[in-house]
Amino acid sequence: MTDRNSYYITTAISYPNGVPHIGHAYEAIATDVMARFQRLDGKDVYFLTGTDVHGQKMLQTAQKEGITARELADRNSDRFEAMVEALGCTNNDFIRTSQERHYKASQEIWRRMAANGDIYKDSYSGWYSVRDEAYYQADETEEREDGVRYGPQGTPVEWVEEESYFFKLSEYTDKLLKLYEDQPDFIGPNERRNEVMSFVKGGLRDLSISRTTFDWGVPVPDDEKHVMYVWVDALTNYITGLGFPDEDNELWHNWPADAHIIGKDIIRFHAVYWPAFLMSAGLPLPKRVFAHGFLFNKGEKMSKSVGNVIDPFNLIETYGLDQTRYFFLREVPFGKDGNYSHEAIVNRINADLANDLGNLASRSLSMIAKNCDGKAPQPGDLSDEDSAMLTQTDALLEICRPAMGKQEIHIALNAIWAVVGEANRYFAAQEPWALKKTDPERMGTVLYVTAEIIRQVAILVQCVTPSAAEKMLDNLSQPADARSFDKLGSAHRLTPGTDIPKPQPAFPRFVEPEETGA
Ligand code: ME8
Repeated sequence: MTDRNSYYITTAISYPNGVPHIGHAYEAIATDVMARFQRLDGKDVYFLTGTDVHGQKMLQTAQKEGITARELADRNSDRFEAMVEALGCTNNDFIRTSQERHYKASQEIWRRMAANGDIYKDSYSGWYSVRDEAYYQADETEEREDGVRYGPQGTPVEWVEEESYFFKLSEYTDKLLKLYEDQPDFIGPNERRNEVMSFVKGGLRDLSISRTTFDWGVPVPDDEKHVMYVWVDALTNYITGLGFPDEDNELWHNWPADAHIIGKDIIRFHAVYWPAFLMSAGLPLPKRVFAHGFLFNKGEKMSKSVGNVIDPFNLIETYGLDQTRYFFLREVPFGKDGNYSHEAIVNRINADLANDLGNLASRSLSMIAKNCDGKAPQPGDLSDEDSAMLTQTDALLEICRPAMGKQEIHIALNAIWAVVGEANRYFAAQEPWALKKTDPERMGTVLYVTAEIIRQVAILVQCVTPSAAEKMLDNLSQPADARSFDKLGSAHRLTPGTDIPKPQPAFPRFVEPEETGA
């Protein structure tokens, strides 16, 4: 039975045919922010990520490097696992599809689809893109001037002809269209939903789901000449991670997933093939598939040959972890394509984090430490400005919760930073430094209101900038049990008299290396 308080969220599992790049990091960070948000909001979260080791792409890369596909998978999966750790991800598990448990799960879902009469043997002839690990119809491909034929994502396709098992995808056209109608939130954002619906409305053909010309994959049950088409086993990872097929397993109650977070290039696999496989196997469907956009380096596609691939480890080292996490989620509306540049990230770090939030927190708390005996002051009567500021702050969760429920991370962050901006204007207008001499009680009220805003903002931003938020909450002497979302709002105001020592800086400015003289 589904535990209504559970929240299961996944990333795509990455191909470890190379080392991780910023696109992978982006997806992991965003998913982690959503996992942390739901946890802070009282949900029992399960967060899965990992690597997708099978298929021809892996095999070809390994052959080029003169190693086995398994060696390549092991070596690079270690890098992916290190990356999610370096990004501060709070994933509960890291799956690799080479694992024994995954072979068991993939073979079982295959058996169930076969038992439902949806699998038959025939022979396939058609176009295949190894880079996309995808089959394409002839009319989705085109031969360009270089004499090479390309698929719809701009990758080369090759002609494949071999014996193959097929999945009766054609029989799922109407069921899928009904799913998209009945569950309008199944696919997000809307432009992706429209894209998928028009693809399915065009009619679906049966899908080749096994290969015989190589053996790097999960063997097909009872026919070991075939290995499964990589996407059949890859998608199954989402249930392998919950112990499928052992439905008495302690993790299984997390199924169906609340959100599969993926990139826009793989929406078809997740919103068409995956629900069809699950319907066939008699398993519940995920509640939502959300496709984020692509990241570009100053407008250019990242590629090894252009030499502009960004290493996530370098990024963290250069800018800091919280800063990197914040930048991508604030800068790029989640669901849209986005750009990365040094100038843009430095601007976000210095303007939003160091100036707007960091400075406000350190100025106000330093004044409390210095002028109020290091204790949160007792507020006097609240002015209209004080009340308006607090009301706006108290309303944040009601904006952030629905936004994060729809993966609109940027809307939540915009709302939080709108309050931060407003709080800066409030602080400047109230001039507590001038009140120190003229009206110390009023100064105490202004500082109290500002500290209370910082408390609530810090609780909220724990999901994006966890280390800095922790420092801010430490600066406010908030115990561990006062840091979740049930402590937001007017019922849990900062207690007057709470220790507020000289604050530790939470958000340093980014200083260009030449400015330091280094
Ligand atoms: O697609 N910007 O793996 P993958 C943003 N193994 N996101 C990007 C990106 C970029 N420049 N490049 C890639 C696969 N991604 C399959 C998934 S899931 C059952 C199997 C995203 O390593 C991409 O959209 O090519 C995908 O969601 C993830 O990174 C892994 O991509």
